[in-house]
Amino acid sequence: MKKIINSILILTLIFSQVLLISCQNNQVKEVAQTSETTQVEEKIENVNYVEYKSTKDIKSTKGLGGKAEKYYTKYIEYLAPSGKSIKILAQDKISDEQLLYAHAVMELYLRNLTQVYGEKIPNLIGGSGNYLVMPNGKDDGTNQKAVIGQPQYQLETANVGSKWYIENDYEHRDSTFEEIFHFVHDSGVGTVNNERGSKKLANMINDGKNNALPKDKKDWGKKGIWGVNAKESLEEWANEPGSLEAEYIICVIDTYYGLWEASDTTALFGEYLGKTREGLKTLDPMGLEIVESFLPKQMNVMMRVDPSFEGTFKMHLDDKDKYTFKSQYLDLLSLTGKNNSNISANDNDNILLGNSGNNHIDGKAGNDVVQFSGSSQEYTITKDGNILSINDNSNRDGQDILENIEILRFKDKDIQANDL
Ligand SMILES: [Ca+2]
Ligand SMILES: [Ca+2]
Ligand SMILES: [Ca+2]
Repeated sequence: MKKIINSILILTLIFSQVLLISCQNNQVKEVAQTSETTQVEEKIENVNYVEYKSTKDIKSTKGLGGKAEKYYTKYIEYLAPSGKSIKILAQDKISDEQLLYAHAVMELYLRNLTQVYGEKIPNLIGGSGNYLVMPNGKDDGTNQKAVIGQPQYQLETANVGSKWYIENDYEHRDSTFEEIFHFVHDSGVGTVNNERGSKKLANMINDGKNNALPKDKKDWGKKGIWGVNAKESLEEWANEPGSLEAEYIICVIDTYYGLWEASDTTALFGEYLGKTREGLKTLDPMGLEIVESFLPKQMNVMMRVDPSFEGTFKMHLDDKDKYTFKSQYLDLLSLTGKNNSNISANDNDNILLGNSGNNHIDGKAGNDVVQFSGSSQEYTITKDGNILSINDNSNRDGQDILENIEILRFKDKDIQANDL
């Protein structure tokens, strides 16, 4: 749509200019038309260029309803293939970055589930009118009024690059992957007791849960894939239909993306015995197979590094920096804010964005892209071996140094580093 609007604007410009000139001299009119037509072609946008989501103000959106307007200040939406909107509502203490992070995790689930198990899953959620809500505080009952959908609390949202993420702070254990999957599972995938978008996946998850749990109740917490801490929880979950399989699958997902590897305990504070992706192969191969049926090894959504981050953000495993147990599974990354921070990517094909500060971005092996804010002619590019210096003459992207980057992506076009 945007491209069409641009073209209309340009055509209108040509038209008014042509009109003006034609009043003066018919011959000049011909010349003006030719040169302006060339400009239209130059304005064509780069189809590979990624535009990012933004958060919206609830007050300026009509029709969200009483409680959404009463308790929440902003929201972001994921559009189901049907065109219906799946909304994430946030209270005032949720940062924009926390909200954008929740959106990225939602996108990771829904985009990949859609590819394997069909459009019915996101379409059902979009049509359900159910919200994912991000209340202030934590799950301690003090903010119960704001829980008007599946909650993902502020103090348990450790977005990428935030202090809690980098320090692996389990006081602020990141429950985003858990709660958002609960939301998707309940409203979209369905369970054996509540059929929704994919009976096949619901059954697979249920089979995985049964496989993880000893048949004899007295062995719960002693044998199988659940830890000794889990006995009480298992009994509680077993009383609520659909609950046990919901908690089971999120333990496997959390483990798969390295969320518990830096912890003193195994997953979910020792309740599930998984700790590393590698370990799942022997502990719970069935769970691993279920997760790998719809989630990619490397996250195929853009993750944003919190603007408070300083230093070099690593996307490859480094035992000295235990947050890399998680960040090694990121392939697409954007710095935000204005710190002079850096990215050390990994050997996959990465898409990377700097921020407004001066950044050193190393793509490492793989065919890597760095995307900029403007059009190619607005930058000064110099090359020294495989090091590129990119200076933004319009003061948006700063002065960045790129290493092992193969493609420079501008609004108007891609430039191959080899061609420079
Ligand atoms: Ca790479
Ligand atoms: Ca590279
Ligand atoms: Ca920059």
